[in-house]
Amino acid sequence: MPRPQLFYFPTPNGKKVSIAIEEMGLACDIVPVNILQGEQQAPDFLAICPNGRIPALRDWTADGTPVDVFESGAILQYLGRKAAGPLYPLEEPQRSRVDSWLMWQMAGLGPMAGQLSYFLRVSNIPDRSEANYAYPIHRYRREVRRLYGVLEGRLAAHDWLCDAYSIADIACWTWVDQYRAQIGNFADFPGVARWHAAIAARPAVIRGCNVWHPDSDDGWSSRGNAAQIAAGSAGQAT
Ligand SMILES: N[C@@H](CCC(=O)N[C@@H](CS)C(=O)NCC(=O)O)C(=O)O
Repeated sequence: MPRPQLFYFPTPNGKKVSIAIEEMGLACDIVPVNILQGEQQAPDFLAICPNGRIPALRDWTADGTPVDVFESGAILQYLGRKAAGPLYPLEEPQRSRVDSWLMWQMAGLGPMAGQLSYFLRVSNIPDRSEANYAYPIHRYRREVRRLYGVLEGRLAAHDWLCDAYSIADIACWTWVDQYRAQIGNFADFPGVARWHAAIAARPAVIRGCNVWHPDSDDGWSSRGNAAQIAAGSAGQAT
């Protein structure tokens, strides 16, 4: 049986899956999809992920039937079921607690932080006025801070979001790992700070964040993906 393939670019949504794979000890091949060069719109990739966004996973059942999964939350649940291990508990109510925090990340923290990241990058484009983006930056930063407060409400008195370290922690962590750009520092969120540091130190997390990097980031990390946004080739390239 072929090994599973992860269609990947090193963004928060991509890294949450590569981290989970490392944590679960699953064998997997990384298939780079360079979203800065439009590869997420290639027909072969769209056949697996009609939404044209990384990550996506191709796996096979025991009888060789392809299993294509897109949306990072669905991929984490699929891998969690496959590993049948502690990162995605088998029993209720533990599993539903993980699902709740995972959906909270997918519907709230990820999209809001993604929009904040987008407007921060757009405001860095040299020929555009930063003032034009003051309101969306204010709006999304305020919402992201509110969501950090929700995390803090749980993490102030608990080690993990649910009963034990889980795919929900991994999903939220890759977004919180961008806290410097989002909120500056953790001064108001000591529980989140402790949780973030504990996860950052895990060997599987370090490996998962480094499964593949593009040869050139086309200026993405050094000055924001301004050129791609200006050219209309990157939407949510957070
Ligand atoms: N809800 C989706 C979001 C996926 C997403 O937005 N991926 C971004 C990278 S983090 C992407 O592929 N962007 C390419 C583009 O905007 O064209 C998920 O969680 O998988």
